[in-house]
Amino acid sequence: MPEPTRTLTVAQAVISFLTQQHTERDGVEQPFFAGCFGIFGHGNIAGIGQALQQYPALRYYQARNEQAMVHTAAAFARAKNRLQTLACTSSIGPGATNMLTGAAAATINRLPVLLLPGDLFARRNVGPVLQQLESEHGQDISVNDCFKPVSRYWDRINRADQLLTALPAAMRVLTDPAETGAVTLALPEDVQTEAYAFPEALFRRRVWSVPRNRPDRAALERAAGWIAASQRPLIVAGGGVLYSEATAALRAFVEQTGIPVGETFAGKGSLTFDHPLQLGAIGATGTLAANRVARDADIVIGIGTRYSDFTTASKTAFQDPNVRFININVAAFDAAKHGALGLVGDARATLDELLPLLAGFQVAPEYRAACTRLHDAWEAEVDRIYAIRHAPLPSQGELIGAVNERGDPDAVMVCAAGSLPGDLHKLWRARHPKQFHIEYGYSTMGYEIAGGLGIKMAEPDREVYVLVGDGSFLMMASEIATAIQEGYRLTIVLMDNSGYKSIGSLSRSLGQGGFGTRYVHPVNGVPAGDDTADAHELALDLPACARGLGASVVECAGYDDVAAALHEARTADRTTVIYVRNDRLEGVPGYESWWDVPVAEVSESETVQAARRAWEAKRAEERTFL
Ligand SMILES: Cc1ncc(C[n+]2csc(CCOP(=O)(O)OP(=O)(O)O)c2C)c(N)n1
Ligand SMILES: [Mg+2]
Repeated sequence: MPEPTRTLTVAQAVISFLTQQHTERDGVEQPFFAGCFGIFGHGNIAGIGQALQQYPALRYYQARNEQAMVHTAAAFARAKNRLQTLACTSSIGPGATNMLTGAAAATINRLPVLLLPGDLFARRNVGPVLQQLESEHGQDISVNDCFKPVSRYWDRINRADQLLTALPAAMRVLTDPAETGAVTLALPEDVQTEAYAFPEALFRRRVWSVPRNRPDRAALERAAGWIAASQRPLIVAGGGVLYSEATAALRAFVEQTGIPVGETFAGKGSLTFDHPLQLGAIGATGTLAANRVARDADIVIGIGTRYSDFTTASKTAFQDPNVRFININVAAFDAAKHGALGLVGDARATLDELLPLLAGFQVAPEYRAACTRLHDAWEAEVDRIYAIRHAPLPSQGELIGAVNERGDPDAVMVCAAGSLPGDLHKLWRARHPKQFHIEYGYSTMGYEIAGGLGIKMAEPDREVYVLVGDGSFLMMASEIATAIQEGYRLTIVLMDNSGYKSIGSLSRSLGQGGFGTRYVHPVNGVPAGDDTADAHELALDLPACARGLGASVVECAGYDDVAAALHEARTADRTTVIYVRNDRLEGVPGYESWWDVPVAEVSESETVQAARRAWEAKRAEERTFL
C-alpha cells in the first residue's frame, strides 16, 4: 500500500505542519505556535504569504520591523516558559538580515523562536535577483548564512522533500530546554511555491513532551554532602528557576535549609522580594546584601544560570579561596561552568530530589540571622531611593519606585538596555515570578516595546509596563503601531534623559567625560562631552513621536504624575505612553561590585590614565575557577 500523501506547496506544507505541533509538560498540552509574525516582500509573499492566507489557523500578525517581531516572539516564549512561541517570516535580503539581532538575542537568552527567511532562487537562472548577495566562489551562499552562528539549528530547504527531515529536527531543538534558541529555516523564493506530494503523516497532530530530566544519583549525593559540610552556602537563582516553574520548590528548599538567595537578571522573581532570605540582585548590578554574602560564600549553588559577567561581577564576586560550585542546569554546558559539580537536570525535579538528601541540615543560626539583617538593610536602602524627590528633574530611582509601588502589583515590567536594567535589577520589588522581564543576555536596545507586545499577547489579562529610555525608544518605537493595530494595550513609561545615561556614566568612569553620549549639536564641528560649553540640545519631541504612532500620551513631571498616569492607563482604550524627563546625572550607586570594561593602556588623558590604574587593581581580583 502506498503511503497516503497530500500535495501542497512547500510553504503550505510548512504552515500546515506548524499548526499541528504541540508541547506537553506536567500533563498540560498547548499548541506550540500561537501565530506567525511577518513582513511580506517578493521573497515570501507568494510562498509563505499565500500559505498563511490559506491556513488562518496559524494567525498572521503584521510587524513593522523584522528585528522587532523576533523580539516579540522571544518575549512571548519567555512569558510562556518556552512551552509556546511564534514563528516569524521575512522576505529575502534586508528583511531577513533585520532578524539577525533578534535571533542572537533569542539564542543568547535560550528562548525558542522559529525564523523563516526567504532565500535566493534555488534554480538560479534569473539571478542575481533583487537583494541578492553574490559570491565569486560559490552559488550556495546568501545573506542567510549569517544566521548560522546565531541559530541552534539552521537549514536551507532546496528541495521539497528536505522538509521531511528538517521540520522534525527544528521542532526537536525548539522544544528541548537544553538546546533551544533561534531556529532558522531558509526558504528559497521559488521552492516555497513548488508543489510536492508530502506523506500525510507529516501533518498529523504531534505532541512534543518537555521532560523534567533528573540528575545523576551519585552526583546528587555528592552535592548533598558538599552542602551539608558547608558553612556559608548561597543560591544563585537564574532564569532556569522560572522556566522550570521551580519557584515553590526553591522556596521549600530555602525554608528547610536556611540557604539565602541572590538573583540574576533572568532569575529575578524566583523568590518574592520580601522573603527574609532574599538577598536580591547579585553581581555587577547587585545589592549590598547579595554581594557581601557572595564574597564570602564557600558553596555556590547556581540554579539555571549561565553565569554572565554581570552575575559574577566579571569573576570578582566570589572571593573565598576555597569556594566551590554546584550547578543545577538542564544544559551540561552551563552545569560545567566554574569547575562545578554539575547536576544536569530540570531545576524543579533536581531541587525536589536534593532536598530529602539534606534532611536535618540547616545553616548556622548566626549565618541565617546575618543574611536576614542584610535583607532588611537592603529593603531600607530601596525605601530611601524610592523616597528621593530630586529637583528640578526627578531621579530615575524614584520613578522606578512610582511604577513599582503605585502600579498594578500583578503587572509584568519589561526592559532591556540603558541605565534602567541595572537600576531595576537592584530596586524592583518582584511580587510574582513573572513580574520582572528584563532582556539582559543581549541587552538589545529596541527590545522593550516589541517585547512588551509579546508579553501582552502571552498574558492579555495582565498590565504590561514597558520601561524604556529615550535611546531605545528612538531606535525602535515602531511596534506601538503594531500594538494599536492588534488591539493590545501597553503602558509605556518613557524615561527621557536626553541621551545615553548608562554609557555616559560608563564613559565618565573610564575617564572619557561622557564623550558622544548626549543629544547635542557638535560644537565647532566636534561632538560634545559633559563639559562642553555652549552645547545645544536637539529639539526632539518624543511625545509627538508617540502620538504620531497612535498612542495616547501623558506628559508627567515626577513621581505623583506618573503614579496618577499609571492609574488612568489601566482603563485607557489603547496604548499609553507616560512621558517623563529625569536627571541624567543622578544615578543609583553600585554596591561593592565591579564590571570589567578594559581601559586604554596608553593615553594622553590624565583621567584615562587614572581610570586605567583603578582598572588594573580591580582586574587583579578576577578569579579562575578550575
Ligand atoms: C542595539 C544596541 N546598540 C547599542 C547598545 C549599547 N548601549 C547600551 S545602553 C545604550 C544607551 C541607551 O540609551 P537610553 O535608552 O536613553 O537609556 P539610558 O542609558 O539613557 O538610561 C547604548 C547605546 C545596545 N545595548 N544595544
Ligand atoms: Mg536616555
